[in-house]
Amino acid sequence: MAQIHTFRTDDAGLKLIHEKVVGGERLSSQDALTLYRTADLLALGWLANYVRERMHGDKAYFNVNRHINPTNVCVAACRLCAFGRKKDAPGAYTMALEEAFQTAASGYSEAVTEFHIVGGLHPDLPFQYFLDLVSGLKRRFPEVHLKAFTMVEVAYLAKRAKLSLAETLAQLKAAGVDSLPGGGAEIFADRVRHIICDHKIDGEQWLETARLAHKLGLKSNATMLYGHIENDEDRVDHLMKLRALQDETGGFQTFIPLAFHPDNTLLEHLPKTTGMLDIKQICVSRLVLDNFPHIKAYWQMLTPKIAQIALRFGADDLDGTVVEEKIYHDAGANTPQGLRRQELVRLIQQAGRTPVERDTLYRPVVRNQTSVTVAV
Ligand code: V47
Repeated sequence: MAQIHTFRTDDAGLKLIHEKVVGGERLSSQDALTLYRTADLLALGWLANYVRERMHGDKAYFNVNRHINPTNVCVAACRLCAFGRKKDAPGAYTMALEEAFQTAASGYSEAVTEFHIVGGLHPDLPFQYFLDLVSGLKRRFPEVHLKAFTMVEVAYLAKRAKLSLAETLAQLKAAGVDSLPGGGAEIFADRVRHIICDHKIDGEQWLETARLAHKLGLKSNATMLYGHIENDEDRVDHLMKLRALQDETGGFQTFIPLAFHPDNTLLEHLPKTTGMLDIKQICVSRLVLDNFPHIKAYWQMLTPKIAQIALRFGADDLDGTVVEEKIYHDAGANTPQGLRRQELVRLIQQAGRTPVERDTLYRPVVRNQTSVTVAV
């Protein structure tokens, strides 16, 4: 893909990184810090876009998906979260299985290709509930990919069922889980994790759960929550750990930087992320995670406007229609609950990219009036 503009910067650090990027050389932790600390967003964007176009040309991916959050009851009381509730607290809910199946079928007329299923760490729901949820969804919607349960949920289910992580993952897979979403990674550094999500598994356990999932043949995503109390070094550490695990397993598909939304959380006093940080984070992710096929600009998190611009700053994916979103809306997001397929297409086209509807495994989806076909 020809670059329209020549690379220009007065930042000496970026000039050296430019040589590495064009030469296909891996960036170091020090390079990553330089990228975070530059104010030259256009030069940073040039570099990220160069890599993005080298990998994907003009393609920009999206999918038609639906989120399902079976429960918001959670034993953890993470400071970062506005979604979780104690069992008897106002607003706490847990879906009966039949309710979850009805939710899956509701709210969207176009055939979804993915259910994204995540929820709280419920102290009483047995492992069997989750196995029945997954197998019941699979029976009712055999064509739909089930991207279900974060590493944090898997580790909690294993603990409650007194099973090893590997056995828990194997049973979830046998019940119908096709891949895992990237949530719960937050920031791996203990210092930060103790403050924002003290009750969750630590970073090493998150990585180990992902490692085991990948070994079982389950693909997953990875996330990083930024824009709270972490510093540049913490972010670089997080990215480097993900890159190292990806070298080992190749099981990650997509990296999704998640902008922190402080409203209604115990970190409400913190300011919201700025547009500059949001775009910079997409750029740095694309440049540092050279072994991740995809970088997602999750429109729910970033707003459709920033996510669209991110498609020219390193991102190649917008996520999907979503339909119903609770985690960020509880934390004050004022994005729409869902976007229709045609709106995602329009955002991508107006960014000068070519929309490609994909399934969860990034296979192109072909639609006609009545059915969808996934090219394999
Ligand atoms: O793990 C929670 C984050 C994550 C807040 O894999 C918050 O395709 C901001 O992981 N402000 C869940 N973020 C969402 C997630 C995700 C989303 C879209 C696609 C995929 C994928 C994964 O949301 C949590 C946590 O990191 N989160 N509370 C908050 N107040």
